[in-house]
Amino acid sequence: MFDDTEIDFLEVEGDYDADTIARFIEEGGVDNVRLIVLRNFARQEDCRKLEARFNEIIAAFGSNRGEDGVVRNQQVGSTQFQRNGEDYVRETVKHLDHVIDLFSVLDATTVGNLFLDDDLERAFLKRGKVYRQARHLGGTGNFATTRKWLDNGAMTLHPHEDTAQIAQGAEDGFEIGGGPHTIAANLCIADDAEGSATVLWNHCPDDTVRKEMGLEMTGYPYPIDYADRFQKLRVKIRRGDLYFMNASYLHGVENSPTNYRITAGRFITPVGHKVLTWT
Ligand SMILES: O=C(O)CCC(=O)C(=O)O
Repeated sequence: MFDDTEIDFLEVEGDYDADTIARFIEEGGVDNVRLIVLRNFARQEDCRKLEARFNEIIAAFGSNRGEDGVVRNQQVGSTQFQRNGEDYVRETVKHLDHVIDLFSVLDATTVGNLFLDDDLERAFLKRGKVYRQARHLGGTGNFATTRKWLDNGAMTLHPHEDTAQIAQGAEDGFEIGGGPHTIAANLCIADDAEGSATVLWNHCPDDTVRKEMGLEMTGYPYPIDYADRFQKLRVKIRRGDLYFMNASYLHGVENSPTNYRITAGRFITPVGHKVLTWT
């Protein structure tokens, strides 16, 4: 579908076009752009409020993701990684109080467009599609999961793709199953003084590659040496940035001096007439 001789990213300051973002989500890219960064999208004061509440929740309750032997982080909210649909919606309910607690530091209107939800609902409506949280057995996908990636060795988050994990979700008919690609939408609410870089490689592994690597169900981690055989974009992410990335491509987060970057994020995939979000 794409001529991937070279991929690129787009930085937007100020006014953004929700229709372009909707197209990016639907098609997995616009021209050769695989990452769109809306710089300074969220107000600094709102990010600081979220950062403070995030740290309070972690101090009081610990991480919602315990030591799983895969990635060390501090987390508020659920993730579908290594879960089928039922386990994921149950996990979502389990941590929902903390998620609501976190976002309650902002007013409802601000939260309603923190990830462009209002704008994207309208943009997808025009395209004849419904944009909403994914549902399963009467439960729903989480609104957003907020994380501080800790030191995980050579990178704070190793090269990975977020399409492989859908196979596990699809096992019990979770509706994200038919999605052709995964878009990650992340809002940076805190960073290191120097900022830290998101890395996106020009490689979108298929099932054959995943099998060779033994990563059919997880997509994490691909060896850095392997990823580095492909073109690589490094983009510094700062507090307030909202970024949409084709997360079916290998991507990761570099270490920074203190690994203090905190991002709130979710995944999005188009399935037929639906555009679904989960975490
Ligand atoms: O925190 C980030 O910027 C990256 C998160 C990530 O890898 C993802 O959303 O898949």
